[in-house]
Amino acid sequence: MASKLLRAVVLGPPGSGKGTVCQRIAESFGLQHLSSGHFLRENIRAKSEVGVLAKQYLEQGLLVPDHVITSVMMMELEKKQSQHWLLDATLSSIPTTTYIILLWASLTLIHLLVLGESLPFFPFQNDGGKFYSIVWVRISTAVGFPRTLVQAEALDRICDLDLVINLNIPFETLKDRLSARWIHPASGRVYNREFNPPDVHGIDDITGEPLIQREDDKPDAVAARLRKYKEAAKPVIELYKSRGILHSFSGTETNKIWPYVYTLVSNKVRPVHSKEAN
Ligand code: G5P
Ligand code: MG
Repeated sequence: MASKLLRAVVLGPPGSGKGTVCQRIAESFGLQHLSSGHFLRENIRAKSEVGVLAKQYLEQGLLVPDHVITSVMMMELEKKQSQHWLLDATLSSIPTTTYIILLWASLTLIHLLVLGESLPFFPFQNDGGKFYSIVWVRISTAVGFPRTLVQAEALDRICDLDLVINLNIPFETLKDRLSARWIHPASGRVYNREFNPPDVHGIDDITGEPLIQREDDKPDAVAARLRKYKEAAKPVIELYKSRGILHSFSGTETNKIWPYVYTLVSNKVRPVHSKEAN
């Protein structure tokens, strides 16, 4: 059986479109994404211990200390381990085994009808050049994590990354985008006055609840966030570049970058929706 664990990370400065691109990847490839910033904001809203600690850093546009964000992300990644299997097949449970036997029987029948020969082996084997692979794919797309070398090392301890998508967007573009951003705090849905406005100004399309502007989207906090990001991310980007898994995309429009990201991810995972759906 071919077994493939795909782990992807999206890096980029504040406002570069990590959330937007990840939302599209999630929709196109049928998975959810994990955003470090979103987890922190959830903790702040819940006034958890981590949230109280993180609040002061976020408001000033500073990075949250490595040990705090690392423990939050490790906890979240652990929780999602059982949920984010994108399963074509697995041998792990009785119902799934039944499913595989049925699949094998169907393949045998098709093979018999089309090629006039039966499948001598279980379908996961290489049958004289005809390869029936049941690919076991698992995807975690982490957004905004790792952001420092210490975080990258922590992530290394729990998984091997296959793909790092790095968004490279000019500073002026980032400033403009962030000042026009509105979010739905409960879901993390992101809107933009010009790029993707809600149907009704200030109201979330799905729930009808009010949208808010993030505290750290205020101009002073944005400048600090961009500065801090640059310093901290450089060694992380160098690390992934040296491993040959870094894919950088430059530009000022997400819609122009998106087709390249889509093609890159499609080379690893089968889409559930075409990119035109976005
Ligand atoms: P976050 O939440 O991870 P940032 O600062 O990294 O925050 P942010 O601001 O969420 O990133 P983004 O996700 O990269 O930006 O961008 P986005 O929301 O998709 O797009 C920005 C806006 O532009 C949106 O309104 C979108 O609709 C619009 N847009 C997208 N594409 C286009 C386009 O082509 N054209 C136009 N006109 N608009 C477009 O983290 C928050 C804080 O948490 C802490 C830090 O303090 C951080 O600042 N934190 C961490 N601290 C330490 N370590 C970590 N790993 C941390 N992770 C988070
Ligand atoms: Mg974001």
